[in-house]
Amino acid sequence: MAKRAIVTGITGQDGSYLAELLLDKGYEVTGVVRRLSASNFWRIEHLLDRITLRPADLLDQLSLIRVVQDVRPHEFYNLAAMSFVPASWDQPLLTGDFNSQGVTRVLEAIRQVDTGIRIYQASSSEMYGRVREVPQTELTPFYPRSPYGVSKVFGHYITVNYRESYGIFAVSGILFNHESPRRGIEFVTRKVTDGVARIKLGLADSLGLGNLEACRDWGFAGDYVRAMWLMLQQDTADDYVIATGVSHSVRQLVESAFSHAGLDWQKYVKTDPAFLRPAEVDHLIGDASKARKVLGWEPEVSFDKLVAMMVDADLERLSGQTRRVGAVR
Ligand code: NAP
Ligand code: G4F
Repeated sequence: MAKRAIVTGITGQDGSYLAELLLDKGYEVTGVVRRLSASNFWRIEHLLDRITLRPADLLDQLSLIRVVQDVRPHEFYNLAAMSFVPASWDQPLLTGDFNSQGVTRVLEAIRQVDTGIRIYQASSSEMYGRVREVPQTELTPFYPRSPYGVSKVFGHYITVNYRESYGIFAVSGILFNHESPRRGIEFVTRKVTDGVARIKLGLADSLGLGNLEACRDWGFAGDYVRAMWLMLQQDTADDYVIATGVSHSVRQLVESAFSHAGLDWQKYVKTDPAFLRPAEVDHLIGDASKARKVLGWEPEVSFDKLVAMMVDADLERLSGQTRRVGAVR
């Protein structure tokens, strides 16, 4: 009998890679989508004939209970969230409702329907914020620096609490930044690779960025969803840091992306205070020793390969657009 999995956030970057991985492993995959006036299925278009989509919303308890009751999954991956850090200062209450109480609603749905369902919660290295130690491990204290980070700390601890209170197989993956050609366009990696492609193709002449000195531990999303699945296959539920252990600054990201396209970044990048944050997370670098040892997980894509993959994908996507514009002219 095929295993059944529910994935919230299936229309997002991670949801699309995780759905591919689960289908490859023979799962029946149900994706939870919230109602929108127009669909945004560009990341899962190629999977639509192999997955089932069900409407539900992290804000609506009954819709979550209904989908869990109907599907009776073996595994539940809670990836849905308001995930863009700057937006969390604009909408702190909604961020908390999605990312904190939304997790409680998912856990409650599982508790009420079947405590045997295994659940993965998407926690974040943003919880470390103003870091208390370098590198960060599962034991490093949290010091979040944004409403997003604060909301994820709640999501993390309520997951631990449902594990300890009700014996639910609930795990929290503390994932460091992970990227891909499917990354949302407002996140810095994709903003840079999209900007490089536009400049290279003559569609733009500059790129405005915020803090170039911030450092992140960037990995490839395809590697990170493998870790999510591995966490739910263990004998006991536990929490894991997932990271490459290598950190780069935004400036190094910019240098790498522009040089991959044969461009000198200093001619095009302008710093713009509009992209600075009220409180910054200066330097993240994770220690994934526990995941390597217990899960046997290893990242396969290096930083340089990741940047090259993303620049190439944006060049290909936008050069198609140029040709179309050219044809109209
Ligand atoms: P993403 O691309 O922004 O996707 C977020 C997903 O959540 C989308 O499918 C979105 O649906 C859905 N969603 C948002 N609000 C919802 C609601 N109220 N009800 C139902 N669905 C809702 O994010 P991602 O990069 O794939 O990240 C996946 C998860 O990992 C998130 O929880 C994020 O916070 C966490 N995380 C990400 C990283 C990273 O570096 N990517 C690192 C650590 C943790 P729509 O398409 O309708 O907007
Ligand atoms: O790409 P970012 O917006 O990602 P951030 O804030 O690290 O958050 C991402 O990773 C978290 C894991 O640690 C996830 F939980 C979260 O959901 C999200 O996926 O910004 C990275 C860095 C920041 O320090 C920011 O100040 O890049 C800096 N930056 C500099 N200029 C910029 C820009 N970020 C953005 N988005 N846009 C800029 O123009």
